Amino acid sequence: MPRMTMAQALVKFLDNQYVSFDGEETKFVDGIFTIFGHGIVVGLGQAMDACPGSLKLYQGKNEQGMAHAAMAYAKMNNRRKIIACSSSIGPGSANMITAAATATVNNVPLLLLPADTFASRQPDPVLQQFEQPHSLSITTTDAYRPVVRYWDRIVRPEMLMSAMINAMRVLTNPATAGAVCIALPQDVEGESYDYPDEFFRKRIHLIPRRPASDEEVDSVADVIASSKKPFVICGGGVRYSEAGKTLVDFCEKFNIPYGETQAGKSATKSSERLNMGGFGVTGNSSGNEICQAADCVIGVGTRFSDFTTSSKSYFTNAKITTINVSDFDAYKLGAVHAVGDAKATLEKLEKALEKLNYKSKWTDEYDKAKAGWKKELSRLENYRYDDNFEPLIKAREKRTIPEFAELYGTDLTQTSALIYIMKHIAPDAIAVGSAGSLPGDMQRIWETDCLYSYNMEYGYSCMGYEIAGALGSKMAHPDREVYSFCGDGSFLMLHSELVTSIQEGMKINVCLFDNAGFGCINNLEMSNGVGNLGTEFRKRDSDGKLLGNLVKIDFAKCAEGYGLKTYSVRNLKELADALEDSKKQTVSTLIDLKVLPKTMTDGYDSWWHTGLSSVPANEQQKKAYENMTEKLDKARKY
Ligand SMILES: Cc1ncc(C[n+]2csc(CCOP(=O)(O)OP(=O)(O)O)c2C)c(N)n1
Ligand SMILES: [Mg+2]
Repeated sequence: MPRMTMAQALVKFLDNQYVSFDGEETKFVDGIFTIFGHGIVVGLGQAMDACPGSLKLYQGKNEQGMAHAAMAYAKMNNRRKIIACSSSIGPGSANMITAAATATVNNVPLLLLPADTFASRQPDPVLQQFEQPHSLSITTTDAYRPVVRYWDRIVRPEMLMSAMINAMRVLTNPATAGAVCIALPQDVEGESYDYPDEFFRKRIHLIPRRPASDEEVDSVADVIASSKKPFVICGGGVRYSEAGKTLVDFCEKFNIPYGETQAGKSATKSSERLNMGGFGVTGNSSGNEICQAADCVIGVGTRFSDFTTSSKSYFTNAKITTINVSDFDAYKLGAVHAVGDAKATLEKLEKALEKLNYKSKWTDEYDKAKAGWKKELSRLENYRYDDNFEPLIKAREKRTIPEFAELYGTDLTQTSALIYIMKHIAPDAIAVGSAGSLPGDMQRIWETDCLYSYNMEYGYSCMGYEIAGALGSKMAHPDREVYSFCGDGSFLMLHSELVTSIQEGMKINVCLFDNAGFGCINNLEMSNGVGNLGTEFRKRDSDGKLLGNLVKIDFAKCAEGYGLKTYSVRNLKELADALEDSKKQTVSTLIDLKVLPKTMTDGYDSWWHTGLSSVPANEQQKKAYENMTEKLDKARKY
């Protein structure tokens, strides 16, 4: 019965957690990311200084950034390894709430250990304490409650034991994985207790492969058997279950084409004949053509976001079936569902459909659709700013493109640059992204045959994940090149972990697509008849509006100051040279690509419900509203 502080016990406990998946044992907690401050540095900090065991300490630069890095680390380790994140009280802890939500939305385990104010209340209010007059028991960490899958506050040292067992239960279960918050009051961290030895024994959390029940599988099989043209959705659950090969075998056996969600991309090879690639709001033409022709959907490991269902304008007449470890997701769209592990359940479903002698009625429609997309891809690859130039996105402020071209002396288009990078980086390189126009382009365009090499956070689509997520991906795979695909808006929002990448010797490559603004949001507003309002990076003009000249930014110089090797790129030749040189570097690199606004891809026969003004201010807004009403009329209602 060793006497130790609550913080010491926490460290020792974390150091003894393991998971086992398909018989392979992995040490679960690698270390702790932190930005020390009061509330944590002499409590948990003392424990990490005195007795860290094999836990490593990492220093973050922004709490949200470090927690996003930790989340990416967990994702790229297929949820079998984590880095816990701790912070000081008040603002430090509040800064991790965004990351908590990001992790929960994406079903990625993230253990957060924010410091909390004194349980004793003796010195209240301490610096950085949030006080609520109607209840002194409310602190900043209460704000985690809506965005985590488990929440606890350790107000007595012995509470740690049940709290941590529950934290592990939630973090290691595929159906509940997400953020967990264990708040650590700053006095209790230093209080001690005679923790039983048993609490510190090596714990191996088995990650089970539970197949759905026979009855559920049969009910799904019956629905599929009555369909002619089913379509499989390959979601993130396929990746986490490592069910890619099983899914491809299943699709081949019954001749069923499939499409990938952002989370499902790279769970199977892009080159699979039946893989239509991205579909939905950010889908390509072939994915969208085939999924709309389907009379039955088999959603495997998907949460059916609006980007997947095209705001429920797709699949209106299709029967919906699902396979999911989470009953919450399995029940979506009123589906006939099978709750279970993707791989184990697909294997059962395959047998059930074999018994029914099932074969779909698809012929070569998917080959034709794919051939059409290949043609379009070649157009996007050869898209140039020449005499025949037309912006891919029509809605725009007319002066912006020539002004931008002149400001930077650039003729680079976004699609040609993206395709160039995709074709010239190592086959096993990892691509990371999350927000802006790039995720749409990438879901349509990005192809890879290297499994799990695509890390797009498109559940919360949180600006700021791009660079932090690249760092976490690199920490998970130090032997591979990692590329962050980041807009100028996202870069400006959060790039602090660049410095951590230098500090840790973790080389990441940032491909910064500078188009002088929140490009995709500018597209959204202007396509719906709203003016050019607050989305381009323009100076305030003499009329008091944000419609002056574009702000000129040298991002290469900015990153150079941190110690990165940087490049400024204005045409494909400069991009080729920069990319080649960046591969030779051992430090992190940044390529500042000056890409012409409005040269990202547009939609391919999809619809996104965004909520428009029912009191339109002009003819274009009126038309947009009417179009929305029409689409809503036909869309699924739930
Ligand atoms: C934290 C956060 N704030 C706001 C948004 C809403 N949002 C989505 S994309 C975007 C603009 C992104 O601009 P940029 O990174 O330059 O990409 P671009 O669209 O220009 O390619 C904004 C503001 C978000 N997704 N995340
Ligand atoms: Mg931008």
